[in-house]
Amino acid sequence: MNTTLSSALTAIAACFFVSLIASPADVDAAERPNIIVIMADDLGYGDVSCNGATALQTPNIDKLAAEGIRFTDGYCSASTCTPTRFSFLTGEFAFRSKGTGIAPPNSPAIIQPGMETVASLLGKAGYTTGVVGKWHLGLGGEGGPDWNGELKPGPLEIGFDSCFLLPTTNDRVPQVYVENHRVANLDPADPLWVGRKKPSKDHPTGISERESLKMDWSHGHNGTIHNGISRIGFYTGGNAARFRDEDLADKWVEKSNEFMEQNQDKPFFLFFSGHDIHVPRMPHERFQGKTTLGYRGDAIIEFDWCVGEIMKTLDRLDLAENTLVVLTSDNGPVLDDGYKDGAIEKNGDHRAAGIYTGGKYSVHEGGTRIPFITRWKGHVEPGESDAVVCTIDLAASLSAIAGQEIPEQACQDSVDVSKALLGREGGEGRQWLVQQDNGRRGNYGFRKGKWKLHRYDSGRTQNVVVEESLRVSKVPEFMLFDLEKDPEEQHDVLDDYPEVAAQLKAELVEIVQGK
Ligand code: NG6
Ligand code: CA
Repeated sequence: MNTTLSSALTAIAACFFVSLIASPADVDAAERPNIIVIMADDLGYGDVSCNGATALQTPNIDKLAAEGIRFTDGYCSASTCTPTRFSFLTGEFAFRSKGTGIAPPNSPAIIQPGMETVASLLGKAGYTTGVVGKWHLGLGGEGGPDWNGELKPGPLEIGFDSCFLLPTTNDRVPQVYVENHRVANLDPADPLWVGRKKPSKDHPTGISERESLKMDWSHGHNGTIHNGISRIGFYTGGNAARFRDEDLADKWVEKSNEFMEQNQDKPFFLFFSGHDIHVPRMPHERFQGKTTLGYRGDAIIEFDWCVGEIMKTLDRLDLAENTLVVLTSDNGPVLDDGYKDGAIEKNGDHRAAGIYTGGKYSVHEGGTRIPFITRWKGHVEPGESDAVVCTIDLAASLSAIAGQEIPEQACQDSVDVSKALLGREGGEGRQWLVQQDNGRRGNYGFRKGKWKLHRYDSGRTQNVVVEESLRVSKVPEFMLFDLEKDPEEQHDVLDDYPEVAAQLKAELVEIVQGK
């Protein structure tokens, strides 16, 4: 073996053993900030102008980046929603637990009461905790959600003091809000029914009434029609509780503002989990047509507006210097995710994942490398960082910032990267990163320094070329890329570096099967 290679391998091995050692940022008890985590849905690395987008402008996100730290190597842990959100909240890789793939409409609660979460830990540290927006982590006991009764367990049983939710996704039924334990504005005389099969022969669907739809579907999404758009799954009733897609963003801002106002005098943690830019993309009328990219671009503008509104509220309440804001996304971008909204046709030269290949559903960099920004005015020196940080690390890192110890068995995969998040000296970030696509038997990316191993255990859709329709790309079981020379992951060098590949394979197996 040549010396450069052997020292590279020694460095890899050394990193492996120190990787979970904490590097807590010392934050004075008197200075402990409020914390807001803003998680976009399906927003790609290149979808924001501070990461190079030119087809549209995201002034509010850019301002946040200019006043804080813009991470070039910030990741979510999976390239789909449910596993990223599971890992963000619990600090554990989703592939360790069953039932953590994309949740169906009637999914029971996926995080069991008793499991420590970011919210329960910050609660212990004296924070009032709330979540507003998309949940998609299931509600209710084994039988699934009791839509007309008490929806528990849910966020309130795993550490949140309050919640105002889109219970599943905006493309999955039902289109109603959940406030704490109940569907908001539900008229008991018009009960809500949610199911996987058509409730009656004449129930109108995206197939039977396709001509009437205001936005046609391209794959899936042909169940019950609501607001002129057919969805995944079927439901009836609950008419007074139903929302209009166009109003969701306003609602998330309204409820977040209420939460911040009510808790302005005590430490708070807000998880702002807007639905943008997930399909069906149906932004408010005032944002429609604002970009040349169609509704996908307009939804990005709507999301940027939400960020601006939250920042305005912090300024109005004089909390900006008192609040750490973290902006992320739950997975990389996708253009056609099931509706004909013109995302591909109107995309032009826009690169939703920036220079990276792959997007949502893929373990290429574009699937999980996402916009990642931290801002704490007056406490965090503005700048840029190439430290590897991941949403899974927020559990340990935010707990450290809040001065909260983590019980021994909890948040086992969460690395305390608080120093990196706050731009403090020695803030190195993670030494290695596992990127998963969806469920337990999925595909994996494993990044360590400049090396990136791909392991394909599943033949599912991979979305390697974001600008085209989803498809399954034929790939070998393993590939190896040198991200320094080839950040686009175009040239598989597995055969050139068999020792590196063997080492990374062994480590990945240990991480995925270990514990
Ligand atoms: C897929 C849906 C997709 C989206 C995704 C979940 C079809 C054909 N595709 O199954 O549209 O809903 O699930 O997205 O139904 S996520 O961001 O919440 O993970
Ligand atoms: Ca998502």
